[in-house]
Amino acid sequence: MILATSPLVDPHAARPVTALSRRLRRLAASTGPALLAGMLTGLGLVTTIEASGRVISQKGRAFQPASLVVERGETITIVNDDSDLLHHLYVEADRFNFDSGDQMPGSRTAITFTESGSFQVLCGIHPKMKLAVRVN
Ligand SMILES: [Cu+2]
Repeated sequence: MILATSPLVDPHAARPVTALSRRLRRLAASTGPALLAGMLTGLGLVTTIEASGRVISQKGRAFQPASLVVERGETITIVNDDSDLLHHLYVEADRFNFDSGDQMPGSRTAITFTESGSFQVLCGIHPKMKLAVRVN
């Protein structure tokens, strides 16, 4: 493949690049443009689906909004838009448990509340982060 000599993958490019475009360059170099285009299409699809539910921000080590009411079976999406910080969502209740594992910066985590009641979504890394969810 001729990609290795193209300016797209030149690691010594003069102008600064964002972390994302750097990642995309590496991806393009390792997977080829056709596959990359397919992956980007896939990402667009995921965004469309998530946009139909409630989206919660984690900026500044705080959930925004900090509380919400949903219907049973509803899915919310929690976005780690907190610059380069790692978060780790979990819910511990008698009838409902959830653990996201590490939430990488920029990642989106979906939680579907399958039980009614009042729950607290917490962060395993930042104990002050609390999201109160009332499920009807
Ligand atoms: Cu956190």
